[in-house]
Amino acid sequence: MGLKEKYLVACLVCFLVCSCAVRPTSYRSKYQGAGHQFKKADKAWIRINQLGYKPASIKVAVWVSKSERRIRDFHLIDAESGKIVFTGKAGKSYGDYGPFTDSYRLNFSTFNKSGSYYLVSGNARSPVFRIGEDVYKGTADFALRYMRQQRSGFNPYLKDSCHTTDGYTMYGPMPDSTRIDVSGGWHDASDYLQYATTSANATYHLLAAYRDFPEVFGDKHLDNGLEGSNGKADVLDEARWGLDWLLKMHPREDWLFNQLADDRDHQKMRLPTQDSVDYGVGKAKGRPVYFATGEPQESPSSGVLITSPHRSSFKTSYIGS
Ligand SMILES: [Ca+2]
Repeated sequence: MGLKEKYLVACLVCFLVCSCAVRPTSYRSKYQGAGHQFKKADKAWIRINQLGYKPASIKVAVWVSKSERRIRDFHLIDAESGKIVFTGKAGKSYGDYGPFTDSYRLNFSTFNKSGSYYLVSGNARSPVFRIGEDVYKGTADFALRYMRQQRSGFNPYLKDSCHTTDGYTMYGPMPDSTRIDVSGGWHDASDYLQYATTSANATYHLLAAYRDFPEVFGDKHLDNGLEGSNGKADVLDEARWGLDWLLKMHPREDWLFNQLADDRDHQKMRLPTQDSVDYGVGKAKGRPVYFATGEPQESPSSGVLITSPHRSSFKTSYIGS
């Protein structure tokens, strides 16, 4: 799989996480003898906590189906031996949910032995998951992988630069199309638009997480997101990436830009390093950055408006500078 495919697949994981569907395979022969009927037309899934479950914690998975078929019980299977180690009642139906016609909660909390397992019910099989005391170990830093992947300006996942020509101003106190440096930050919502509001929220949570749980974060990445140690927790490297961009979007006490790029972004799938959308100034020559005027915008964008910017909050929270 090439780098492009890896990148796109990684982005799609955001939408697919916790909804993996695996067709019955190795356990199939074991269950045919137990009276289970498999129908190719059935569309059912078992959603689990993909991080796993601690032995003494509540353990619930969710069975959902797009068919009308119901289930009565479920089985917990040891992933190594293929043997059933626990059988539970599916209990009452929770009915339709989202796109699904039926749903059940599969509670296997009373099973507390560490190991690797998967769940089976009807025609659905869950991904393999772990039960263990350390299932949450490393989770905090794992989440940062996605943030690094979303970086604009320099993208450490692709080890290449992108959107370095951002941007030209719209609706600001300066003439439209004035060039200012707002390259950086994170791409937003699986497209390449960027917002001060959502970025500020993400940055706040990174800083708050480090403030409250500094001991859970490691140092395996540099300021630019590439692998290496720089003596600073990676969560602070990521927060700094967000803060640097927020300050660019807030260049003066009374100036605040909120949105970078607009819905013209929504074209075919492409790597950010190969983004050639023409926003009216030439392909890949820069993207519009919208000033927060407090007035409705009339561009193709859908930005959120902010009317009372206060830069002081950024100054006091700039950790690691
Ligand atoms: Ca670091």
